[in-house]
Amino acid sequence: MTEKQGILVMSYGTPRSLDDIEDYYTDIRRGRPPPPDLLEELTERYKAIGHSPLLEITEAQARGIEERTGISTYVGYKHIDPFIPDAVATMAKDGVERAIGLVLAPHYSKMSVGDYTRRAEVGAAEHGWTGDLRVVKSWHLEPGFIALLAARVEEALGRLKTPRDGETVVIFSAHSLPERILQADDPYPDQLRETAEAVAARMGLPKWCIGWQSAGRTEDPWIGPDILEVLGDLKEEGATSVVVCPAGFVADHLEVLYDIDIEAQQIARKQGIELVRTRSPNDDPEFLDVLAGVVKRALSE
Ligand code: FEC
Repeated sequence: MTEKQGILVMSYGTPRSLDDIEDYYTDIRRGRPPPPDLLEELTERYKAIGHSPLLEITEAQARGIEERTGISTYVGYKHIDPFIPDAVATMAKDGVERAIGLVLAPHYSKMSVGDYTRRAEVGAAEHGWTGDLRVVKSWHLEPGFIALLAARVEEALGRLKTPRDGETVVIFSAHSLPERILQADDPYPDQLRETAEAVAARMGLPKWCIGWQSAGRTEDPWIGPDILEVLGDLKEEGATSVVVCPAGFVADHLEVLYDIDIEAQQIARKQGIELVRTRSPNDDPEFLDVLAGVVKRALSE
């Protein structure tokens, strides 16, 4: 008899309504409720974008993987219900014996993919699931992903109104993390650079750089340069247009729709720089093919 397989699809999660923001933020802060000013500021950001479509997109991505692999997917979120351990409990109930874990983020950090993995392992221990779980560590150089990003950058360059004179800079961005991860040789910054280099090489991009975005509001230093500072530096260097490619994210959500489309856009306008963002991969069929390919290869290893 063949073993029963499953795919544990892990993603960040978003509050389902404005009323859920406090619980969500408390979970992100590891159980410490946010002070009122931070809660209000976050609520204003959600109001500004109207709605974060992250949940619908994650579910569509999981469905797309399931359709392409013929294997049941189990969605578990980091910060909302169903949490990752809940998804593991469902796999246990369904009799899954072997599962591939896929985090919907391309780059590995101990604080991102490593933390998703730990949560899955805690879930397995809590629910007595003894199946085999292999979490894909990173897929930031997956050829189909690089091709997709290159096509999105090309398309975004085509949307610029400023004449293309070879001066447009492409900024590849990802979520910043506290600088302390660097002390433990975390591969996260190198992996973002590798993704950017691969896209730039494929397209023969003359000008590109890295910008870190969405750093947390904490005392400790976060990896930089922040994308907002990068925009200021580029202005001084004479740039008139930029394309932002948020390569660390695979869906439209707060960090893209607010931090890039509203916050970074405002700063760029003030500097007199035209900013165009690449379209997110979301549930586009070519991206679902990439994700399904990553899972199939992991199953065959
Ligand atoms: O649309 C939405 O509602 C959800 C958007 C969302 C995504 C996301 C992805 C990542 N985060 C990562 C790291 C951190 C660290 C902290 C942190 C805090 C927040 C807060 C909100 C938030 N994150 Fe997030 N993140 C999203 C939303 N994130 C809201 C709290 C307020 C704020 O700081 O803005 C700091 C707390 C901590 O120490 O844990 C660190 C990373 C990713 C990309 C990988 C992934 O998707 O998992 C890394 C989407």
